[in-house]
Amino acid sequence: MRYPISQRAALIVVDVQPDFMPGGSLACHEGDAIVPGIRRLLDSRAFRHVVATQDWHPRGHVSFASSHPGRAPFQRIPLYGHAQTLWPEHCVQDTPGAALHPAIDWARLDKVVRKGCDPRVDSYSGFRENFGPNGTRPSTELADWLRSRGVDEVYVCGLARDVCVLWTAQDAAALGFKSRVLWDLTRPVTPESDLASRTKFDQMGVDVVETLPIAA
Ligand code: VGL
Ligand code: ZN
Repeated sequence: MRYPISQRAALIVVDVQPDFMPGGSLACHEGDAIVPGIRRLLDSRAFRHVVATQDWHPRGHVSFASSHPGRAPFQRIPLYGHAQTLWPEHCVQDTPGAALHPAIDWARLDKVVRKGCDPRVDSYSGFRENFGPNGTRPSTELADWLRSRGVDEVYVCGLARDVCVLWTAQDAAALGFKSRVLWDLTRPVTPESDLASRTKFDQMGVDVVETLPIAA
């Protein structure tokens, strides 16, 4: 990454929420390590456009293992013709674990995209829902919002590197944005599959880059 960042670039901060921090109900490995760097990046105003996604599930959400009797977290089940990983209950609407992380000054945001709000459908990407009863429904809201501001490049950071960051960066690339992931400002929920996600970023045309320290 290089400064100054293009005015046509947006930073997308994915799911930096207490439930994904160590001690949270769906903790990412070293999830808290990215918080100071993201805070500095926002405070520096290096990006003209900043968007956050917020995982925001109703109670009893279909992605929770507890919604499927006899199932345990991290098992996979077929759902609407695709594999769905079952998760511990996390980011339940209006609970503290679902808030945007309190250590970051979110007043710097231009937009928050809440996702996973439909009780029947999961949503990993900030651009669309996962597969539901009617297939995948590209909610074009975020892409349109970005394009209407002249944005054609995105930098994605946040959690989890192997799930929501991956899907968001891949969709950005598929939708025609120049897509980059700020590797050092992401952490995985399942470190064992993390090497595979590196390959997936490459295959989907997502550049993997490191954040540069911000000049004082
Ligand atoms: C996420 C699993 C379930 C994420 C969200 O933010 O990566 N992972 N819900
Ligand atoms: Zn979720």
